[in-house]
Amino acid sequence: MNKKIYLYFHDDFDGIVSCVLAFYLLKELSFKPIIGKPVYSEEILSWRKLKIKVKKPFASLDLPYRKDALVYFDHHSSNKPSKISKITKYWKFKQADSCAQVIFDYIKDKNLLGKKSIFRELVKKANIGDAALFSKFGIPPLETIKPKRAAGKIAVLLGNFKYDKGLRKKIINDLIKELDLEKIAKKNYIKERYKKIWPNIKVSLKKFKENSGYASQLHKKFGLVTYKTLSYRFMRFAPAVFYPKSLVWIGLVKQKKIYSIKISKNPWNHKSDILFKKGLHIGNILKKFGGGGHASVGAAQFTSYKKTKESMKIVVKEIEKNLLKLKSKSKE
Ligand SMILES: [Mn+2]
Repeated sequence: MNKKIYLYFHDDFDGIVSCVLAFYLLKELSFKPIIGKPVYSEEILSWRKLKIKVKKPFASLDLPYRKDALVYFDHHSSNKPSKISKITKYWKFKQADSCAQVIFDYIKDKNLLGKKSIFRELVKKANIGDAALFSKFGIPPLETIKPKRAAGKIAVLLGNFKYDKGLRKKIINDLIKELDLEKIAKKNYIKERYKKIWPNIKVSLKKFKENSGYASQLHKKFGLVTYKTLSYRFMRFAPAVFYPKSLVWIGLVKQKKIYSIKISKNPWNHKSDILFKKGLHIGNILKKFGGGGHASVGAAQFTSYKKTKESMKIVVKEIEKNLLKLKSKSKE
């Protein structure tokens, strides 16, 4: 009889696709894969510290490395393991657009599973979602909020039913059977849930519009949009829906009991790229506030609203200063 192995995966779309690919891979390696549990973003630290109980042996997918994992795949550059233990027999870490891509490459490298092309579409969708390659693939901003296509529908549903373990297991099991997102998006359990969140999406979009904008003529000139998301759902790409010409977004966001300042470039407007080439670094600006991130996207977290509001003012000033500097540089 084949040995059981439990799959633990990041709760997002990439985590789910990774689970599907790992299932096929481990079956090929003569295991009996069993879908374990999703690990939520807030649990990542506990996961890393081995504080989340797991059934063994297990596979760790799209999550930081644990030395007790038999199987391990990940792609987040900030999670790169310094050492791999002897317990971990099957693994690959690589900076890639998605963890699904890393598993797919492993399958290819080891020349396992004949019909690899059956995974190609799923992996592509995981890459688009995880690395925000929407603009590159001609996907409009609204598709990330009010999706018409199957992959978008499933991704939005995962974001809205964040702690629904059953939904994740169902999607994974269906994908293992069909490998076809279109077919799964048409199933009743997806359609019914989608109907439930639909009114909330409409309200959130309306509220976002009311609580966002160019704060001054200077901001308009810079393409700097500020917004506040306190009592409704955070939609990462909503600024691109209402302000397609914007370059940089600064938001004050409340999720659960945590406040954060989120800054991002507009990935649909390539005029924003020049700012970062010239040296604008959002992650570095947010370091002063205990946050961080990449050049073009970052965040800082706070526990009090007052502190967040005060910091937001300073951050906006800081970004203004940076943008003014870059403007004067380009005139030289
Ligand atoms: Mn991922």
